Amino acid sequence: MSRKPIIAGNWKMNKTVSEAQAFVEAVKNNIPSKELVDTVIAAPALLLAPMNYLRQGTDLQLSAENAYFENAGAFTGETSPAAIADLGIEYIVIGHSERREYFHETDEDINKKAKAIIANGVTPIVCCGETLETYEAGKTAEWVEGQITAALKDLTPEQVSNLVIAYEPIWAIGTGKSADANTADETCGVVRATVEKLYGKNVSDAVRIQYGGSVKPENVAEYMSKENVDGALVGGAALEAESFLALLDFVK
Ligand code: G2H
Repeated sequence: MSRKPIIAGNWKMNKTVSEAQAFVEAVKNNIPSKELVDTVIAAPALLLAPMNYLRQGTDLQLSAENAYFENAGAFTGETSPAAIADLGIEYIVIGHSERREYFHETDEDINKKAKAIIANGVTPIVCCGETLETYEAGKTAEWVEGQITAALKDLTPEQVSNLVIAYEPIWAIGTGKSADANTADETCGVVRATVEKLYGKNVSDAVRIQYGGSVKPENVAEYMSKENVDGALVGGAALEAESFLALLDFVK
């Protein structure tokens, strides 16, 4: 089964509005066609509206980095998935390890967010990944299986088919220490096998799985050559336009 690649930059809490606008201007007409690859920037919520305005009519897609699981109400400081959807933003990243660690997000929160995002017609990019301690204890597979099972609870097969899942070993995030391509493929394979166990082969063949953790222009092609890796979620190397565009060279 051939799945369309998806390369997503994750800016984290970086860039001002004017820096984001300059970035969009620099890349928007230089990315490959979305028939070949989904090219996405996940940006802080405040930057999305001006970026969205500038990217109209191009193949650049956008993602929020988080959203709340309610559409409206007394939740000071949160971002509504309905507001993100209304803007026309295509994706929302949920469950990034930094959200889990610094903002105490649980598997249950992530499941609620997945449901709210899907209900608004937006695609969640659901993150999972293990700590160095879990990796060294040889417990990666069971950890990742547990996170995915909890995140997808009560979703329908059709909803899961359209999801993006990002496997990001925490020990490889921003450390320059990437999991090698075979290790990434193996654990992305665990994610796919978990989806197959829960939803069957048609769904696991359709779901797209990204690897994330110190991906850069020099190593992206090797990850993308692996059977279970359908894309990359890229932090540091997606911050500069030139480096972001170089991440897409494997498509040519
Ligand atoms: C992992 C990744 C982006 P980096 O968090 O999601 O960041 O590529 O800087 O390791």
